[in-house]
Amino acid sequence: MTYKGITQFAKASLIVCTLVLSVAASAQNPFERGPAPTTASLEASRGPFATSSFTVSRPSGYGAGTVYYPTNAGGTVGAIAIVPGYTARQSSINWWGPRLASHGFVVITIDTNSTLDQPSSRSRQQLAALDQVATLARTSSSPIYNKVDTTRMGVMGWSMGGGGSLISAENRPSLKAAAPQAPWNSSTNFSSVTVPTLIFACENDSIAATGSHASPMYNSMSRNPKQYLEINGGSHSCANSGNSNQALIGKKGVAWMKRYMDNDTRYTSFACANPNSTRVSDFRVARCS
Ligand code: 856
Repeated sequence: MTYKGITQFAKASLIVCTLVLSVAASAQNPFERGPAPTTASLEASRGPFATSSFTVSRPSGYGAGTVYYPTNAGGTVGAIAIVPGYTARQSSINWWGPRLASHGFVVITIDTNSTLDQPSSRSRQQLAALDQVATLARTSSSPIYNKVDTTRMGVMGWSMGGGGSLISAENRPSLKAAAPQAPWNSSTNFSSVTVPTLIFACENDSIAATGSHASPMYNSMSRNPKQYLEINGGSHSCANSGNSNQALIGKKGVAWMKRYMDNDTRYTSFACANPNSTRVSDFRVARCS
């Protein structure tokens, strides 16, 4: 072979190797959906996918449900059930529905049987909602027929719904991720939780004071990837619909779910890094990578 022939062969080999490696890299994660994230794409109120929603006609084991889903994500996606707090309804947490769905998740927001239900009951209703999403995903007349990977599910919730989400993570370790907001529960010991958990806390919460709820709950966990993100000056509803922190909270919540429900490492830095924002009064993280 001539010198030119050798260099051309080397170049061709390099191109083939690069192709093989990039194909191998994309085939490596079958759960990946959508383009690589940027700060702007995660802080926007919507992700890359179009969404639709429907009301669950016969809620089984909980009060009411709304399912939000991506219409053009392709294949199946993970599912997340989101529960409101004491005396509250879906309207307090439903901003997450289209937000998460537009990044490639099926989301069910629920009303509980009674608005006065306690965290343990909220947890049972949350898991019942996930089970019904799995049933709907196997029902040919459902809009989410064949759209859910029922092995990848997650939980979110506010206040007593956040406490309920931690109870769900404790009782159903097959869950892939949890993200309670301003969690409230009579026990703060969640030491058995192995599910990756992001706790959103509100600095000036007078209902679920961080010092007797979110902070000791976070500190009790020692086995899971975990994060504590406290909103500077925030009230009990600091992570709810209509507040000024949604760009930051939405970015972190979506990134946490992408990283741990989809195993999508394109989101690792967004999920794990300290946002170094004046909006954040306390940030803690462990085993996040
Ligand atoms: C909106 C949780 C003793 O506990 C309480 O007073 C209390 C009050 C409210 C909540 C909650 O879930 O707030 C969400 O009502 C605990």
